Formats: sequence, C-alpha cells, structure tokens
Amino acid sequence: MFAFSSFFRGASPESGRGSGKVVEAYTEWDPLEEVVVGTVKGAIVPPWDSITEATMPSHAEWFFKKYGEQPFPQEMIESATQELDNLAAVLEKLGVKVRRPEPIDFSVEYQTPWWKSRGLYAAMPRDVLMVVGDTIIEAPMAWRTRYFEVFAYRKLIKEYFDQGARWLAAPKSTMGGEFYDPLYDSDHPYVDGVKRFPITEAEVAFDAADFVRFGKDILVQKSHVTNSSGIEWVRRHLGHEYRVHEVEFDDPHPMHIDTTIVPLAPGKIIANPVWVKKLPEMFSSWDVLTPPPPAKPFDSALYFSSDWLSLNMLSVDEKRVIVEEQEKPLIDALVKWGFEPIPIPFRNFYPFGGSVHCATLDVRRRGSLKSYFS
Ligand code: ABU
Repeated sequence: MFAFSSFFRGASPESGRGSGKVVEAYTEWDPLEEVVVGTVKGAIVPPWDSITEATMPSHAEWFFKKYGEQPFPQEMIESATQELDNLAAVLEKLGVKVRRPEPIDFSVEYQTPWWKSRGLYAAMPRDVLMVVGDTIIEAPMAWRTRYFEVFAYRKLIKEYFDQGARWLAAPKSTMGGEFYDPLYDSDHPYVDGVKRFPITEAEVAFDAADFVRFGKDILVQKSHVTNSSGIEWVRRHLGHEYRVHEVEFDDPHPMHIDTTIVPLAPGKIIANPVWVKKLPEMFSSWDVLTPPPPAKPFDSALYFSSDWLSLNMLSVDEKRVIVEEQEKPLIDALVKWGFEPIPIPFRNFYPFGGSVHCATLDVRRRGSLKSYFS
C-alpha cells in the first residue's frame, strides 16, 4: 500500500536504546523507537448513554441508537484493519519496533454496582495510556464503555514492567450518578460565558490524549473526559521534574488535545486555527504553523471526532511525520515548512474516532528530559 520508499532511510546508526530503558519518552518528536499500534478487531459500538449523548455529534445519534452495543459493521472493521496493518508495516520499515494489543472480548456485558455496559475497542492506545519519562500511566477514562479497555494492553504493560518500566494506574471512577452532570447541555456548552463539561469533579477522570508532552512541560486541557481532579492527579504523580500547564482553547466540545496543539519539533508547533485564538505566552518565541482546513468535509455519520483528524499525525522524528494521504493541502504545507510527510491511507480508520496519533502510543523515543521553554 505504501510507496514512498525514499523515506525509508532505516534506523540511524545511533539508534538503539541509549539509556537502556524499555519505556522512555519525553516529547512528541524525539526519534521513535517503539510504538503500540491499536486494533479495531472485535470493536463494539458504544451504547447511547449520558456521556455518548453529551459527546457525539447529534447527526450520529441514529447510528448509536440503532447499532449501540453491537459489533461495528464488518466492512468497516476490515478496511480499518488493513490500514492499521499497513501503518504497522510502514513503521517497521522505518526501523520502529511495533507492538499490538490483545483485544479482549468487548461484546461481553459487564456490570458494576451502579450500571451495566459493554465495548468498546483497543483501537486508540493514545486515549488509554501515556508514557512520561520511564513511566507508563493508565488513564482512568470517563466513558462507561471504556471501563475495561486498558486490559487489552495489560500483557504488554506487564512485560514493560518486568523489564524495568515504572507503572502507574490512575484511580478508576465509579462512573456512577454523581460523575455525570445531568444539567449539561451539549447544545449550550457555555453558561454565562463559562465552558461546562458533562463530567463533574466527583471523581478523578482523564483520558491520556488530553495531555501533550514538551519535555519538562506538559500541556493539558479540561475536556468532556478530563476534569480538574484528573489533571491534579497527574501533576502530583509526575512530581517536581515536570510542569503541568492547564490550557483552555475555543473548542466548545473538547475531547483530546491532539488535533488542537500539535508539536512537531523544538520551537515548532501547529495550532488549530479554529480553536486556538491565543496560545499561552510560553510559545511566544516558537514558530506557530497555521494548517490548511481538512481536505474533506465531515463525511461520516459515525465520527466520534471533529473534521480536524487531519492534524492527528505521528512524528517519527523532528522531520518525518506520518499523515493521512488524502490530506494533500496539509502535506503540501508540511513540505513548505521543511518537514518530510509520510502519507499513508488511513481514511477508513477515521470513523472509529481518530487518525494516526490516536491509533498509536509511543513507548520509546530516543531523547532525554529537557526544557524547551526559557
Ligand atoms: N481523538 C481525537 C479527537 C479530536 C477531535 O475530535 O478533533
């Protein structure tokens, strides 16, 4: 599927584990050495519950009401699987070690003292897991349908733990009644000028994809799935070596920061032109790149996400970045800005709610802990 052979320079001579750590990453751009690529095998459509209703675009409601708790259509699974397998092959050709999760049976209904659910998938390791330094952190999540998702990665995590990685699991919320705000209205997310969220502060909640790493500085946004308690939990556990900055942008329905702020290299960041009206002062000396609009308009009733999946890219290093092949305006812009885009087909994965960044988790990037802001 992939034909851009000029990008396959192979692993550089200095590749190999400098520090000897099996899990280690500080930024989104250091040279990638090991990555988890998700899978859509066994994916189950989430039920239409309070959090799905608050989060999904209203035009997708019919789909969840009709297919909720059933397997995703087979043809969607097959075409997305081909694209994920191709992504894995491209990464391997680039010299990156690729690991895959072991899907659990997502069709099994499970029950807690408060509710029942089932689902979802192991397609988006980025949402569930975060690597900061030599620690792998399990996010507690905020959707009932994702309660047990992390178990698809547990064998891998245990293997990393056995090889010396540090492992933190955030406290799981009960996701009971007090966790969701019954007054939240997705059509009116601002009340008196203040953004509201469907989850409360009753428990600790975050998705890993609401965090973005810049060495010692980590940005995070409050979102439909990340609350202040979740941010504070991460801040306290990372300790004094890291500075966790809470940022707020103009996305009325924020969920995952990786189409809002996309760091590509030290001093270079893509900022979503619709949601980022003002960047934090810390970026005043950075090149802020303004991307073109996504190549194609909203074209699926099934999206769990915005049009801006175009920006959901994976950096292989400070130059090379894996991007969806139909995002031609973005690919041209990346070339103009001095990057080397690696286009791959990934459009059939979009309806599952993400693109290349969401579908991956960088387990190891060759680098060290630095400050990129003066
Ligand atoms: N999980 C990426 C979704 C972000 C977006 O909807 O733009």
